[in-house]
Amino acid sequence: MIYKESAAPWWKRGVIYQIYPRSFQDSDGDGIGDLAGIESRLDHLSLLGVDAIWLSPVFPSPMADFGYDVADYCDIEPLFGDLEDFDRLLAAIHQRGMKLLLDYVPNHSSDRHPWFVESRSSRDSPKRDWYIWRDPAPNGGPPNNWISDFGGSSWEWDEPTRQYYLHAFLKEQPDLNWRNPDLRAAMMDVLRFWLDRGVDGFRIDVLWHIVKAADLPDNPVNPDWRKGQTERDRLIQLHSTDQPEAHAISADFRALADQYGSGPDSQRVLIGEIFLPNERHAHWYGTPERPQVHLPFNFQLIESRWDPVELRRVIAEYEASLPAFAWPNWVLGSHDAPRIAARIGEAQARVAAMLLLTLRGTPTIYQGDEIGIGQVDIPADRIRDPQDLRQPGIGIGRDRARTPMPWNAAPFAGFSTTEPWLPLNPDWPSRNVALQAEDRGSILSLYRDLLKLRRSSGALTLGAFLLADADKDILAYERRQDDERLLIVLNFGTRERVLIVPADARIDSVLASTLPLRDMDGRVLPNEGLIIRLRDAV
Ligand code: TEU
Repeated sequence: MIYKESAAPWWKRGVIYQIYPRSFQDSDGDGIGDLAGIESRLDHLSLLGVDAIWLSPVFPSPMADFGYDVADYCDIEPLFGDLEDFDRLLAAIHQRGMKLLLDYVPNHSSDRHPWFVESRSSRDSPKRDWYIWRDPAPNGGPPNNWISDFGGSSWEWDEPTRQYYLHAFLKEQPDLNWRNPDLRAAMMDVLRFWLDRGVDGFRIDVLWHIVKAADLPDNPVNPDWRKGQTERDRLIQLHSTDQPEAHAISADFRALADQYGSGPDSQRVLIGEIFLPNERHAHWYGTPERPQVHLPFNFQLIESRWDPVELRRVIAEYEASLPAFAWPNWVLGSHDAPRIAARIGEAQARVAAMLLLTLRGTPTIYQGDEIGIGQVDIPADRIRDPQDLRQPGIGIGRDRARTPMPWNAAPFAGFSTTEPWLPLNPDWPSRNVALQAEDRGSILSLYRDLLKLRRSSGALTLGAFLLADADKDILAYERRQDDERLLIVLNFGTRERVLIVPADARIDSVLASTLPLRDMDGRVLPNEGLIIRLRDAV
């Protein structure tokens, strides 16, 4: 179906905000966030101006991987509340005109999921084949050389039934067997369960992992692996990820989602978590006849060097790799990656915010980045991330991006009435939502202003994207729709530069700056990003 641009679907126009539920707001004083806490903080998201919330997993879980080990796909973890709390939260989000996306974790369940308990109970169990069980190799060792993403073999020996089971992540996260039709049907029912309840879509965890090559061959050795890299990177995940059969399943997910809404405001959206080079990444859009996910997450702002020439190349190559019908997207932070402000400092984190919110495509904001949370050093005795605990000392800890939201100057930053499960950012007394909301110069005010501008501008939400030149300090591009023409100029450097306006245009007005807004004087200040309205030169 072709929509007029004004009727583009919400997920193209909108901005997504990721909530990490353990760390957003605690309502019952156990130091861990929960659903009622999220509901009590929805004002923050309305005032920020986001369109959709994606919740990291809130399902019953032993929390070996903090919710990415699901023990029941169709219920709510008691730490977070119950289904009634969920329905109330969903209604409150909808009442504010926002959408809610859940995190669907199809590659693996928890080892406490009743399906796995049954599967491991005997080789003859009707659910044996819902997971991936194999005999040992002839030498008695694991069936192949695959390495878990969290280090060590991907295989765990089960003495009672004398076979190994596969786990791409922790041994507490056995991989589901998507080649089994009953498992597949059961997992499709999970999607129906939440769609029937009214959720607006899903972020799909490690979608490119869900099917493995049928005969499970060894993965090739990565010749470029160096000490200090993760164990996972010793091998190239050729046979354990990105299999053709997974694309067919992804198309089935989409066909189901499409049954639930076709209008621009009722479409249910699917976002795939996929780490792959552009060309393979683009396949996850599917084709116009048989589409797959709406948005395969694009993590290149997280993975690229913070350098304008490099980013220009990354943006151009990503745009060029997209199929004609595909809609781009950009992600700046997540619960898995180091904080953007820790990486590049607050002055550049402001420039990054302007980049994220002015590129072509749907942006995803990670909770806490809107107040510029930076480096949080986690003392050794408070590290909780299993990936960090299993491979210490190589700087891959994820706790530093998962620290609680600091809301105000109350004890524990208003997050909880007790010591939170992870430490707060040490500067919380001066870096919190309440203080920044009052401060016109704060990064929070910048985020609010940029989101408001984006919402009011056809060029920024849906317009064409034209890259201008980049040099060692400056990245510049235009967004255009009809006669609206915006120039975005981002100074990555600490030198003042002369503003260069395209030869066929003149400056109409300055709409935003990452620094205090001033009249245009032909300069781009150090660390400044600008959005400028252009007029065609006559
Ligand atoms: O992450 C998948 C993934 O690719 C991670 O292994 C990522 O590379 C790593 O965390 C970066 O440090 C997803 C979830 O986002 C993550 O939180 C889960 O732990 C993982 O899947 C398993 O479900």
